[in-house]
Amino acid sequence: MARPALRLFESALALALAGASVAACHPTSDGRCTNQDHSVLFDPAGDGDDDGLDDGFEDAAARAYLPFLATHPEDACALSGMVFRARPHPDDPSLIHVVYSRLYQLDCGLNGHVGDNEAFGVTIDPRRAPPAGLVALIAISHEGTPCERVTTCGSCAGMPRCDLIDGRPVLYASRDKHGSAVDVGGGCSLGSCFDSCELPERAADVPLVNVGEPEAPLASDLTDQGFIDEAHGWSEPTLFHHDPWSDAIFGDAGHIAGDLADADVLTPACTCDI
Ligand SMILES: [Ca+2]
Ligand SMILES: [Ca+2]
Ligand SMILES: [Ca+2]
Repeated sequence: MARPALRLFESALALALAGASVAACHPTSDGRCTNQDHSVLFDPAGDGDDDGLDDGFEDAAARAYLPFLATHPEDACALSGMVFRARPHPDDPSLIHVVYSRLYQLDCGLNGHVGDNEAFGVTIDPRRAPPAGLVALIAISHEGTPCERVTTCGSCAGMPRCDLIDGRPVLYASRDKHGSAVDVGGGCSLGSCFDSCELPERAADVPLVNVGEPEAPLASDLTDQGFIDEAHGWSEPTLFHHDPWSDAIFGDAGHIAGDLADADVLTPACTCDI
């Protein structure tokens, strides 16, 4: 049975998704920023990672406000899933900050390798219905290399607008290399180390796992508690039973715990203008 906090959130979500109007809803002229009257009860028993949010609410928010995941239609190694860390935004606890790290079995571009971790961060305003409550995004491609590009977008004051599909901000992944970008011109082009991004017909649908917080993990084995297994099509044995919070490198790629604690993907504590 769903916990009370989750039930409330889900009913608010259902209303929003159905396009129904709710009390205290003030749509802006462009319909992109609406305020929704839904409060969330906190159930301490549901907070396994000790960050002050019910874990069921974290999970529902990370899914409901997920950007449109634009995997290149011709990507040759798109097998992937995502881990995420959701918590109250460190600069404003009424907002939620989520870091997602998309994990691929392979990077099959130039200088390809087994394992691939590509992170991006978002700010969510849970008082606003999805997708409008996804108010800021930041993506970093090829982090720590000369090819690194940081792109950002959102509906907060002063931010460049995101590309939108049905109101959802778009997060691109470059072909075969999976570099993340929210601005194709600025972060995914020939000039960005021959990256190529393109909109697919549908958003990628990938498994998502809440791995909790560094001091209180919710997952320590992405095979037993995640998606890195044969049932999900994975076959690279060196990636099985990976602990996302360990110091171990994911295949020959990078450090997942480093993504989840990366200050560079901390989006600002802001929201769209009503
Ligand atoms: Ca929690
Ligand atoms: Ca959390
Ligand atoms: Ca990559």
